[in-house]
Formats: sequence, structure tokens, C-alpha cells
Amino acid sequence: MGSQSDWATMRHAADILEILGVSHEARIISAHRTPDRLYDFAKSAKAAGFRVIIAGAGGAAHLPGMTAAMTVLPVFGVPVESKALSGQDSLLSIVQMPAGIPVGTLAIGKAGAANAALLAAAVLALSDEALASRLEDWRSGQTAKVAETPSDDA
Ligand code: RP5
Repeated sequence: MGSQSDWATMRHAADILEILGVSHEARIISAHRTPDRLYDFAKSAKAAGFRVIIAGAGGAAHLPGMTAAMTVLPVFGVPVESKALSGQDSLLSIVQMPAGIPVGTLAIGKAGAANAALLAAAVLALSDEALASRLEDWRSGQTAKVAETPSDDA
């Protein structure tokens, strides 16, 4: 993520990865405040064993696109909700990549962070049957939580 301030959003991705037993690291890498850190991370991520990158950033959100420019690993971008423009700026900054450098862009905020983790897990599950099974179980659990009728107490 681009900043400590993004963690309130991006922790929802980390929480899902934790639940699914997907090993992961959470790092703060700012495209504009720590460009050398971004370069070092993105250039070495594949060799370091990372298989998917989730990049969350807000405002002028260069992080996912710049990361994707420097690695062939799949990059999922999470637009963090900004104060000024409610994350519309983040969304448009991340989603409008030119052809050739893809960033799989999720929804703004918490839902996007959670779904980025689920999507990353789904990619990894293609070559990990145990993870595929845990992902199926998680989805079944989600389905089981949906009541057939509304409750006044909920
Ligand atoms: C972006 O600017 C970050 O991703 C964050 O969402 C936003 C604000 O950053 P801070 O000023 O809180 O560090 O780079």
C-alpha cells in the first residue's frame, strides 16, 4: 500500500488472506515518496517468490500501475477511498492503464480490498488444491450466513 493511512482499507485484504491460509506480506511502498523502494520491490518480487501483488493506493494512485510496469506478476489494484473525491480519483488512476500493462482493478475501498484477496487466492488456487478447497469452504460459509428472510433484530 502507498501509505500507513491505506492500512485501514488494505487490512481487509490481509484478513482474508490470513483466514484462507495464504502466506503474505503487507508493506508500505509509496510510488512518489519512496520510488526507490518501489523499484527495488517490483523488480525483485518474482525472484523473491511472490506470485501475486495487491497494490492499494489513493488519490493520484500510481502504485499499482508503476508496480505492473516493473513485473510480469499479476497485479491487482485497490482504489483507496480518498477524502477529496471519495476514491473516484483513485479508481480512475488505477483502472485506466494503457494496453500492454494490465492492472486488475477492484472496487473502491473495503470491498475492493477483500475481493482483491479473494481473487489472488483464486489465482493461487489454480495450482494449489488445498487452497482451492479452503476457498470453496469460505464461499460456502458465506452462502450459509445469508438468511432466507429478513430479521428485525439484525
Ligand atoms: C497515496 O496518497 C496513498 O496511497 C494514500 O492513499 C494517499 C495519502 O497518503 P498519505 O498522505 O496519508 O501518506 O499515495
